[in-house]
Amino acid sequence: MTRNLHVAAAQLGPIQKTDDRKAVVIRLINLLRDAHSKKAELVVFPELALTTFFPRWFVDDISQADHWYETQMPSKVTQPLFDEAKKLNIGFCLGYAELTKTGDRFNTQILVERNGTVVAKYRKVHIPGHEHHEPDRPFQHAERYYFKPSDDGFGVWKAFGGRIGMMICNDRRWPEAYRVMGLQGVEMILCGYNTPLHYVPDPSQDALQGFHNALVMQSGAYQNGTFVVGVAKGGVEEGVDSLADSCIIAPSGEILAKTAGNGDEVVSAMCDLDWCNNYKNTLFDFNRYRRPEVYGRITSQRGSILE
Ligand code: CDT
Repeated sequence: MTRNLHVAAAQLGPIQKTDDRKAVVIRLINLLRDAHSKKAELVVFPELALTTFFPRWFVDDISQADHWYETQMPSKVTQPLFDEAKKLNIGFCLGYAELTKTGDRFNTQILVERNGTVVAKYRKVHIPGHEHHEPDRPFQHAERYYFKPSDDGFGVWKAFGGRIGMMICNDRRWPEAYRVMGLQGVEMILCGYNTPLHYVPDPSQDALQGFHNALVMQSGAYQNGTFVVGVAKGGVEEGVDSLADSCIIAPSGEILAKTAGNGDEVVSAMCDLDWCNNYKNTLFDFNRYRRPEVYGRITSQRGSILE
């Protein structure tokens, strides 16, 4: 059997602090059109795709950062993206900063069906970086100041003829994220990211950013029999260089498509969702081979316990 879903990774180059949302939405629409010309049915955009990666600056009063967040989706400025997608009959996944009516701030990603309806919302679970201003750093990574970690966990939604899950950036480094979705039969995981090439706490990891990016997503795909679509905002944004390397990964763990540069770029791949069953029904037949009775520490404990 085949169940084909043609997916596109729509990588963004940098968005500078002064670039307004309107100009960014035009770039997103151009990428959407490019994906449509390649015959894609679903386009995945990066994390925080409407603005610069603002957690690299600290503000003493968080309300000074309100303008980076969306209070509704679609909004007046993002409506043209929704309209164009509906017109072209193409779905999309979009990351943005969300400020709720109750004042909570989340790092959010939505999945929009081809008819323009929002079918799913995911809020980032694993929030990296730091809570407080660290003046000695060359740039901040204050996501833990700007975003509340979501307690909603990792859902899987029936959409686009398959079972679709979402994660955001740092989530991709945590095997539990993939497995929780694997246990719901996920067939394609959509993940936007912003990954600075310079990792301030341990610069020895800088040269390995591309390797680690591929390593975590390829192993997550293979170990759970699922496609993974990882999409970057790459290039030099406000002086900070970020990893590009957006890619579409098969349930075999093989990379099917990968961007060549670090600017706005679309790559796509036809994904037969039934390929997932080759892995889900054999080596990774969870029901037959998993041993949850010996995995208790995974949910009962947070850090390592040294005896
Ligand atoms: N955006 C995001 O989650 N970036 C992190 C960088 C971690 S360094 C503080 C990532 O895992 O790529």
